[in-house]
Amino acid sequence: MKVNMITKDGGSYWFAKYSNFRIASSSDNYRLTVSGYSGNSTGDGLAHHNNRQFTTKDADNDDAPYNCAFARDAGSWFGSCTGSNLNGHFRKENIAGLWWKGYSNFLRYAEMKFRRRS
Ligand SMILES: [Ca+2]
Repeated sequence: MKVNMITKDGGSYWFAKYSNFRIASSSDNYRLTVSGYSGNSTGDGLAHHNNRQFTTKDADNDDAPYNCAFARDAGSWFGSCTGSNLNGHFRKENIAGLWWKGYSNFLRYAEMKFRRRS
């Protein structure tokens, strides 16, 4: 799995590649397994999300005492909310913004690409 990102000022094109990526079935609330980071970004932005179930506004599966999907206005494998917010809002420069862990600003663009391991 590869995440491609462009920083807010457009000056940096980052990638984060993961050699191991798996999403469990609905019975396990689409739990994420992710490891094997390499790339040129500010670090392993998905480490916090490893082994977390997916949370949406109508399905709170995170560890926070509230629903992280409302705080971040997005769905994700939140855990305790901290970590990256790749489903965050473009142009929202607050907790609901498009953000990658370790970066002190916001992203202009992010995409996640998947390829079956051969
Ligand atoms: Ca919660």
